Amino acid sequence: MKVADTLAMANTQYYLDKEAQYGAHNYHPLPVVLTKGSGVHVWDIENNRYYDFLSGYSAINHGHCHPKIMEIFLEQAQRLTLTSRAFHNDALGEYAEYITRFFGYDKVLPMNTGAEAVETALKLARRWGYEVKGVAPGEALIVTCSNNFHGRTISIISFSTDEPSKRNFGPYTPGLLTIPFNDLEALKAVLQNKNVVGFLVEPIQGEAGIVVPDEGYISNAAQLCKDANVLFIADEIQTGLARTGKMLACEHEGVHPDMLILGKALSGGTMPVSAVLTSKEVMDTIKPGDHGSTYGGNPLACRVAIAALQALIDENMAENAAIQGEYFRAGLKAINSPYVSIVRGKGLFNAIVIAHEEEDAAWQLCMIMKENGLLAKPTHGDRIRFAPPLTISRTQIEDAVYIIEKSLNKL
Ligand code: IF1
Repeated sequence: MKVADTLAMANTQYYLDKEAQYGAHNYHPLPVVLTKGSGVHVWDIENNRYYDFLSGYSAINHGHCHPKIMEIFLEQAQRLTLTSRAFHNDALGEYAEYITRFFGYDKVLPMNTGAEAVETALKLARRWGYEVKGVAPGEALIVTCSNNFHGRTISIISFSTDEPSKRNFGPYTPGLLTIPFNDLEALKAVLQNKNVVGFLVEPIQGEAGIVVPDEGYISNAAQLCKDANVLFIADEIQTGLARTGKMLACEHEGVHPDMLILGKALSGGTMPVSAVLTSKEVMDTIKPGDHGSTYGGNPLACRVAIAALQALIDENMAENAAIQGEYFRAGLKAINSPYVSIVRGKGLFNAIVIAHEEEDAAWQLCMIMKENGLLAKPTHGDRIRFAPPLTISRTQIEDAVYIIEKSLNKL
């Protein structure tokens, strides 16, 4: 290895060792140390440039360091970052009006991480269940789907079906049921129980490996919930904000969820900003002091979220995701690799399933793609998610498909 390469590896190793020694080992990242991001690209400390095909798990839909979002972020950051909700500020009211009108809801409850927003939705569904639907105290049930991913808190992993996410984290929160995804009969059956207050679902399952349900599943599920007086709760933390080629994945089926959960790209990839949007009937079951968070609705989050939502519209990111996503899937299929058994997704929310005798073939392919200038990560062993920023161009898609083909040929 050349001296420069040796030094470079030493540099990278320096950072990997620090994390290994002092950080929890709760992830197994690709061995790359990033230091800069702009648009669809990131650079490592050795100044190698990569296409970012993970986009912070769809938190960076706008591309890294989006200029307009950065401008608003820096301006507000130097003016007022946090007041707490003990006092009012001049950003929250305008943000609440903007986002509720943007998505067509009466009310918004601002939180920070996606898991906090999901927990908020669970609490709202239970509170509504007892105080409006009339479920007996302590009897409320919430249904979600197997292979779900809604976050990492104890209540949320209580209805996870992924063993590593829940092993030895018990005892688990009661009143949370799982049924098979994409199975209307199972939903119809569980909705016979009058204690069910909510059905929480990802319109496309992300962590499960971009699992797209049958046409009509979401619209029929929403109708079944309506008929059973059960809240249809869409977790669009990963599928929302133009990722699947529509502003919300539910829009592909004309569904307006009773409760909408947003996060990730809501802040343009700058900081944790999440939100739960719903009707007055549901939201007004929360009285002052019933729920909140230190940073929820802080002025910096409010201003940056307005900028992020406005940029989605101004730059037609949903339309671009639809067009480039179609083109990307066609390009992947045209490679016709014997190692790619499935290509699936919607908009720029895609994945391939690797079929290879080597157990860690997906990881190996990600390592080869890294050498060729594209970053992606396997999920659940044999699936690789491809989710670039929604600002990606046709030429950059072509370049990425070329890199993926070249890498598959080296597998
Ligand atoms: C990790 C993936 C995992 C989410 C949906 C809620 C949350 C997420 C649909 C919680 C978060 C992140 C979490 C991160 C990796 C990533 C992820 F699906 F995106 F790939 F884990 F499954 N609902 N997803 O996707 O939001 O609290 O993280 O802000 O935990 O490893 P959060």
